[in-house]
Amino acid sequence: MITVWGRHSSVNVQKVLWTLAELDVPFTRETVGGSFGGNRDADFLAMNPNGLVPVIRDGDVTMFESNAIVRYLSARYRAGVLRPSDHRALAMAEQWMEWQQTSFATHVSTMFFNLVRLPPEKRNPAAVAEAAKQAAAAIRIADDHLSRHDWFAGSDFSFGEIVMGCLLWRYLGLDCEKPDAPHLME
Ligand SMILES: N[C@@H](CCC(=O)N[C@@H](CS)C(=O)NCC(=O)O)C(=O)O
Repeated sequence: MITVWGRHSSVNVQKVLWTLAELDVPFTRETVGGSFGGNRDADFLAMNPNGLVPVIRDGDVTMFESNAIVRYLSARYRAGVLRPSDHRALAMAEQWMEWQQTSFATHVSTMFFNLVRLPPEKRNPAAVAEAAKQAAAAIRIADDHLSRHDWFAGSDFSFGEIVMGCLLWRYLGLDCEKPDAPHLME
């Protein structure tokens, strides 16, 4: 049985939970991180020296990094469901997954910390404004792609949707100006 360590409210844990649900793989979850703590304990740090969630254990595999976990699970279980078997579709799913992390998640994260996590006196409005601009530009890029394709990988749902969907959900909950993105919101 797979074990997932991580709190529900973590966007990176959410990617893993969604993946497991799509793949219909049974798992148990240990609530760790944030106000629940546990992620600085020695036994947790032995699994992830970064002290961050999610972490999973699947038999003889113990690993961290949400996107790598999503890829691992998608390759190991029900092959072809989330990890495209066609090489072109796989290339696109991988491409958008990387792009989500480097070109979208970083800006969403800056906004989330400044608008939600930090106390008002520690917030940086200039950083929020810049991140909102960059996130809006990323949204337009994703929306343009989806104006020409049904899904990020082309004609089928893939792990690209999972990682992008989790971050998009977080972004939509933030109090910032957002561009129209009819294809992304569809
Ligand atoms: N690159 C890592 C980032 C992991 C990360 O930043 N996790 C956050 C939650 S989203 C965390 O563990 N924060 C500390 C905590 O929850 O106590 C991944 O994608 O898994």
